[in-house]
Formats: sequence, C-alpha cells, structure tokens
Amino acid sequence: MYAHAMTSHQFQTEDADNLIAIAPEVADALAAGQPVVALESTIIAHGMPFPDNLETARQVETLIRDEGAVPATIAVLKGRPTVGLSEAELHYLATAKDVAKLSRRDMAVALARRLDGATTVATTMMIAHRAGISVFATGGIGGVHRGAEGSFDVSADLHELARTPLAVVCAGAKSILDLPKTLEVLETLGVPVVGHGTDTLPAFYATTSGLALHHRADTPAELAEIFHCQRRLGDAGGVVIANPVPEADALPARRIDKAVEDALAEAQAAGIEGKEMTPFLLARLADITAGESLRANIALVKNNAVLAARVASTLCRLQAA
Ligand code: PSU
Ligand code: MN
Repeated sequence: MYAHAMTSHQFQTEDADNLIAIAPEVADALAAGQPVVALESTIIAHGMPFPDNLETARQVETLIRDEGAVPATIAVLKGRPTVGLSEAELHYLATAKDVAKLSRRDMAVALARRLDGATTVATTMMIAHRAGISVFATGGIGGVHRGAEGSFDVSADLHELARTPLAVVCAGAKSILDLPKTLEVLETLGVPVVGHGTDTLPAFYATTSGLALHHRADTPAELAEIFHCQRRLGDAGGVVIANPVPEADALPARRIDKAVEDALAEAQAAGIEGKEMTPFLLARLADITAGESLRANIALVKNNAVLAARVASTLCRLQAA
C-alpha cells in the first residue's frame, strides 16, 4: 500500500512554514485522515545500545503498520525537524556517536546551526503537533528527578505535556525518578494521566509503582474518546496514557529498586547531572541487570506502539464522525 516507505529528503514535503520535512507516506496518511503514530529518537540515540536500538526502532515501526497505522519517527537532521525517517536515517541515529539530545531549549540553536539531533518526548511532541499528528508512543516520560528539591531537575517533558495536545502512550516513568513528585507536577500542570487497564501508575520496568491514579480506561476507544474531549476543551495540553509493561516482561520491583539505588550512587560519584543523567542511568541499569532492564524496555516500547496505533485508529474514526 505504501510503496514509498523508504524516503529520502529530496522527496519529502514541507509544512506551511518550510520548517519541517514530512515523509510523503506520513503526509499522505495525515491528509487522508488515516492513523499516524509519532515515535521519538532519543530512545534510539541515547536510550538503548546498538544494535538493540535499531532493531527495536524497526520492529516498533512494523508493529504500527501491522495495526494499519503509519509510523513517524522524528529527529532533527541537518537542522531540519524531520517526521518519518528512512532506513538509512534510522541507522545513522542508531550508530552515530555525536548526535545531540535535543530538548525544547536546544531546538532553535540546532536549527540555526544545521545540527543533527535526537528528539526527547518534549521535542517529539512539539514537532509531531506541528506536523498534525495526534498520538505518540514512547517508553517512559521524563519527570521529576530524585533530589529535585536540591537540583531543580524536572524534565521539560512535563511542561510540554501541559502545553501540547498529544496523546502520549508510555509505561509510566522509571523509578530512577521521584514518581510521587512527578504525579504531583502533572496534576499541577493539568495533565490527565489515564491508566490503561490499571488503577495505579506503572513504573516502567515494573507493572506498578503502587501510586494510585485517578483515571482508568480499559479500551483504545475509551482512551481515544478522552483525548478527543481534551482537545475539544481547547487550550489544553496532552494526555498521558499509562500502559503497564506486559506481566511476562516485567522485572520484580525489588530487583529493579536495588539496581536503581546502585546506578544513582554511581551517577552521584561520577558527577553526572542535567541531560546526561537519564542516558547514564539507563546504561548502568542495563549493565547491573545483565540486560534484563533492556529486554523489559524493548518489550514495553513495542506494547506501547501497538496501543498507540489502536488509539490513533479509533481517533481517526471519531474525527471523521
Ligand atoms: N525514558 C526512557 N528512555 C529514554 C527516555 C526516557 O525510558 O530514553 C528519554 C526520553 O527521550 C525523555 C528523555 O524525553 O529521556 C528525558 O530526559 P530528561 O530527563 O533529561 O528530560
Ligand atoms: Mn533534566
């Protein structure tokens, strides 16, 4: 159906301001009111080691296609926000050593200097919204870091969720963060957090953090309806769809908690801070758990991609109605 799945820049279309490049397959799907799922690239460039990152990126795109939706992996390439990457571009991001991790504060500089960069949840949301995409699948959102009362390290993802209307499917947030504070900030910012088939916040590698959520939905249709209403409210931001890692792939909370404590102690000893913190902890956790955390990470990202594609499909039907 999509003969030009492998695209290169010269065939890409542009948005009205000539700022972003959208792969034709993605642009066609959006124009036809077909479901599209945005995907981030920080998880590829900084969240997982090669070759797992590339294999996962490809598999996630395939899973989304199998659900009848079009995947749109997002990155900045030579200063161009790019929506829908070719195989070569995915490979480049998965292997390049010098790709920046771009948060919202970095975007204007990256564009002006024609830099390459991987997009976080925050910047993927920003670009996806500009491209007209409504649904985004990721692993975990950033949040309030432990010790934030001293460091003030609160991910820009939370503020982006407050201002940008996308449905973000994630497995909650990792226990490298302060999860109770993360939920408090999301409440303050007015971001709905809806558990998919759960009454508690999933904790990324573990199915639950034990923290109660106020909203739950059990089907893609209910989730799409909630997001549809959020958008109709106007001037509202995103919705977090918190989808637990499948039971069979989850890590026991006790095992992961110990690994997190160790990784955090190592980060402190090494003087890691700011944007280096999340990639450092992810890499250390994979080592400490002998790859178990990575396997869980891959499984939950795939699980989120499938749910996101289903939500996007239902949303298209709601919009057409
Ligand atoms: N959570 C993960 N893997 C990741 C990230 C989060 O499980 O790779 C990435 C996402 O791109 C997220 C970013 O937006 O880390 C948050 O970084 P920071 O804490 O520096 O805002
Ligand atoms: Mn931070």
